[in-house]
Amino acid sequence: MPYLTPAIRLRRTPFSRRVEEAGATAYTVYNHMLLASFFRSVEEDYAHLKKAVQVWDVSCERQVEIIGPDALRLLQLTTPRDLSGMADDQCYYIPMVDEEGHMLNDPIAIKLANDRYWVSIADTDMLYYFKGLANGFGLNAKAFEPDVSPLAIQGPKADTLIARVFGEKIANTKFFRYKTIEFQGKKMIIARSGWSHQGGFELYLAGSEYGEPIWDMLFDAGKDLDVRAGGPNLIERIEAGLLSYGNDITIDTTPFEAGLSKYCNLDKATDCLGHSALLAHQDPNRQIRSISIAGAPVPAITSYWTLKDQDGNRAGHISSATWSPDFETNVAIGMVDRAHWTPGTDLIVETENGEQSATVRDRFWI
Ligand code: THG
Repeated sequence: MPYLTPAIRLRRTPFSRRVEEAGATAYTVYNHMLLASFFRSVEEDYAHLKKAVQVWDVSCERQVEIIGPDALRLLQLTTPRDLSGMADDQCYYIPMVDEEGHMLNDPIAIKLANDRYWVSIADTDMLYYFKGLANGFGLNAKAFEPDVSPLAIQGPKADTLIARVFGEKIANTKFFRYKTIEFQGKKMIIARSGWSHQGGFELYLAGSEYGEPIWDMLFDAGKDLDVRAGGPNLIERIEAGLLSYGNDITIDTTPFEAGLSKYCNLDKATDCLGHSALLAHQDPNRQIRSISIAGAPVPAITSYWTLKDQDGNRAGHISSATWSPDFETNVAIGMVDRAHWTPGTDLIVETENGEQSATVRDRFWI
């Protein structure tokens, strides 16, 4: 494999030195920042994630801070999810759309105060969009990128590790809620969330200088739990049906095509700029589906694989796929046309290695 050329433009994180020392093998780039994708191998990291606990440097999930009297108005312009009932300690997964009802991002919004939110973004430059909206609408709100870097603690033993380091009270945080801790006099928040289905937390590191001390504290406390460095795992996230913006969803996708209708409160007149466009998108002609692909392990996917029916008619495409050691089949995420999306439908997928049989499923694996 060729190297990834270092540069300032390709941002390092507060944990990058520790990630390197832990033996990161491969990186990807996300929000112009390094993200380690695996350490030992994707398969070995996957098996370990499902039975132990991992610490993930997900600093690349950058925060856009929105602050000011119009902060909520600014945020609500971008999403059909009704934010008015958000509790003071709550996180919301929100589809973010443009005026055409097309997906711009699928972040987590975190309410810090009535006039202060973080938007924990997927891989698109939402800061510029928020600045544009705030200025264009003359809103009394500012958007900027704070020095905040999420560190995920994921896996079945995440609760044990968090309880040891931060106490039972923090470990008892409910799903998509957060609590505040103090580390060396600095307040930080820890939410029960994370991009895996193994359970766990995300600590929003406030202040890069605290990165290595916090990392070391977690690794010291978790030795007997076999704590390891990890990262969002391709196999586990497909088994769980966690969508990846840029892969499974793009600006050509509506939230309804993405299967995110439960996060669209169209019955409520929110100020979402895409509201009326979304009303017309509610009955999509294609939608994301769980797909299994029979046969040999598929190659890495770097452009959509076409799905066809038995007569050779186009039926959609695959956007994510990999071999699952636990389910002993290829697991995949696809965008399937209405005529073919019924669970149990047998299709054909064209990979770089030739044609393989695919079947539409009614749910993801885990
Ligand atoms: N954590 C934080 N920021 C993030 C991500 C994260 N930013 C980028 C990316 N991930 C955003 N995308 C997602 C996608 C799915 C989820 C979270 C962020 C997720 N979904 C739950 C599920 O599908 O089961 C449902 C959440 C809900 O019901 O509200 O967790 O991971 N900080």
